[in-house]
Amino acid sequence: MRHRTLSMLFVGLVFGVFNFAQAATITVTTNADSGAGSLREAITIAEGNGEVDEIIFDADYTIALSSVLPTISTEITITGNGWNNTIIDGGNPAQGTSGVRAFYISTGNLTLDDVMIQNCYAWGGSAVYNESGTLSVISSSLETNASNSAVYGGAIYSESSNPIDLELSRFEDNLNLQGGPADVTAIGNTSTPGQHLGITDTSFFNGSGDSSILVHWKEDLVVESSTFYGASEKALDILGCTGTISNSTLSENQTAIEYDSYNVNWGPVNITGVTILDSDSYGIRIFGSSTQVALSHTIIADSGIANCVVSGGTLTSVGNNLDSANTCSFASAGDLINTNPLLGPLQDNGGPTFTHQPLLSSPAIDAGLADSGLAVDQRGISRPQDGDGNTVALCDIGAVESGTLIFADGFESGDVLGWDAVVPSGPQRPSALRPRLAPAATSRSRNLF
Ligand SMILES: [Ca+2]
Ligand SMILES: [Ca+2]
Ligand SMILES: [Ca+2]
Repeated sequence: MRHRTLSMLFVGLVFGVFNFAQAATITVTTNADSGAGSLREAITIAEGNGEVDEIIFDADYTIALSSVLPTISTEITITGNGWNNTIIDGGNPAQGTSGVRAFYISTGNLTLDDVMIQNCYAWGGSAVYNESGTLSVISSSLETNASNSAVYGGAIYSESSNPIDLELSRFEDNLNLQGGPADVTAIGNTSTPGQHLGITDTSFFNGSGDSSILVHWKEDLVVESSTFYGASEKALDILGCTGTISNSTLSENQTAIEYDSYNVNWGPVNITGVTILDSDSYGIRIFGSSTQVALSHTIIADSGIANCVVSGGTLTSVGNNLDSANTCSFASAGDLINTNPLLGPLQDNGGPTFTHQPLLSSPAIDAGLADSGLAVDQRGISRPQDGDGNTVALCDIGAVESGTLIFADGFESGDVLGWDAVVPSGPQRPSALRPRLAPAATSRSRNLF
């Protein structure tokens, strides 16, 4: 339970008996931008008390910022009351060039939990700029933020290999006015091993810019159980890193995944149990002489130009992949080519993110191995399940594992999602999908002069 009492810090200061062995809880008691009880004051107190702090809110507030909040250089968790209830607003709802950045991390560790950060503006990192600390975003939404740099964009910008973890969160309608990254830019370096960008149970909707996510010289990209929809250009733009992408859905992006190794052998980016559907241009496009991508149990279907393009490097099928055409050179055991995956629409099929559920007659059902290396699907449903009613449980290809088919005559749909007992109790779910911005209406045409 969260404590909503007077802050321990306040009591400690008044009575001079503050126990520095304990973490402090500081309560925001007003929506005012500054002054007593404000979030701004709470951060100032937290920065100066030598404690690990949690900042909480005694009620639901929308806080309109007039300037960036105090720089974070210590360890602070800001725990709101849910992204619809604790809103930090940067003052730029029209996504022009007014408004402010919300957070700047110098060397500290910031956790944002159950908050909304919206309408912020900066050249890069409009919601959060991480110079040399760590950032965790949990159960939070970053919406309608605008950045204004072709290189250092993103609602979140992190430089110098600083670790970022995004979990159970939502990025929606963020925009880069200069056509750079819209949602997250993570720039690493080769001398800081082990740092990473982790993305789990998180949704990215309608990122407008050169990419939704740009990860550049990061050693460790981990994407799992996440959904990317409606990126005006690339959903995932990977420039020189290793990584894994699993149990995730990339739907109706201009291009789903682009990877350029810059001719450096980083080892493979492993893609397992992923559904890539309806890309306007390309599903997966790779460049660079040493680029390696290894695919397993993955659907790539219905791209406007080509499902796969290899302009350098190697795209390797480990097996049990599905190509709706035949541009991915899938020829390993269990691969399906020129095969329609027969998927339902992108929607809430249980779990914290939207997915494409295979239709009853989908060839993706039970077309994988008994052990794909994934114990659950994107929603948290266990793998494998016997989806075709032949008593043999095999993994499905793609991000969703269809439920056990009990009646092979089709009386029962094979879809266990209506059974409450097997639907994970997820956090707040993404809002209904909004109409996607047409490419012509993206950042390229929205620069302000
Ligand atoms: Ca502190
Ligand atoms: Ca199955
Ligand atoms: Ca079966």
